[in-house]
Amino acid sequence: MTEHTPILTEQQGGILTITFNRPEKLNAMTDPMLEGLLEALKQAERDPAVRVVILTGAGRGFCPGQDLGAAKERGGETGDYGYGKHLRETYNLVILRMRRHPKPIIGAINGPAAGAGMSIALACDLRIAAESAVFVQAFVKVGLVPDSGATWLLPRLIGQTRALELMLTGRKVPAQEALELGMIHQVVADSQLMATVHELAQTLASAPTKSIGYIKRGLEFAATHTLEESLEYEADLQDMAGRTADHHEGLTAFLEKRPPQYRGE
Ligand code: T3D
Repeated sequence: MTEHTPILTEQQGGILTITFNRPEKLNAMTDPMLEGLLEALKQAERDPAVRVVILTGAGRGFCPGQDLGAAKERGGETGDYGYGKHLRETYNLVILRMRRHPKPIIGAINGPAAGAGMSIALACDLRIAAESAVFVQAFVKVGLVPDSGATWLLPRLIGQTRALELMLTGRKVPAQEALELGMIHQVVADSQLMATVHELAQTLASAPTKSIGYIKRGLEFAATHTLEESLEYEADLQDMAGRTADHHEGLTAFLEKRPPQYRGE
């Protein structure tokens, strides 16, 4: 990988860090970035050695969404920007891949997260922000509508009333306010962001990975199903979790009064 690679990946132990790498544009998304992100997520899914994923941005930005220059170019002379097709072929795949990912994804939100970049931040399972980060439903500012899952994710996190206000005004939400709204899990000093995220990632990397994947699946399923259907799904998931080596280890360690050694199996 060179410094010009738009998506950087680095693996340390069970932790894979994926970094958006266009710092001069706050990591505005281009097609090679979207392709690289999707590929890195797929690779993390396949590789049993990866037990946690961290998503972050190089430089002072997390991601301000679609590169507007690239969008304008796509429109060319015709004025048909092809947004629907582009979303279906890129962002939508990324968001679904994240939400269905069997490993936990931590967003290390180091700076502005706007437009589809905010959607990507919201699609992370755990979101820790630097205190200088801002969250912007920027779509309305350029005459577009929230996409990449924003209409589904944001109201579920902060409620319909607040989500609508942010979407209609496109105002910048500072990290501290995002925390108070329930949009993110934690705010830390800028200088502490990666250390804090790594500490959490270490904890998750030694957790029963399959069980974490099933927890994610259970919550995702319950968001769109009835209590009755969710009870049934929980029972299926519990059967699957019960068959993992890590569950066997957890039970054995508890009864032997020792800390469990989970291997993600
Ligand atoms: O294509 C499809 O499939 C449709 C999908 C659409 C999804 C979307 O994401 S639409 C929404 C796109 N995003 C935006 O509208 C946000 C635009 N950016 C901003 O509003 C601001 O940059 C921020 C609030 C995010 C940060 O402001 P600030 O003052 O900290 O930074 P800045 O000076 O505005 O930006 C720094 C540089 O990054 C600057 O470049 P320059 O002038 O130094 O060469 C700026 O142009 C560039 N940049 C920031 N965002 C984008 C961008 N360049 C291209 N596209 C961007 N989205």
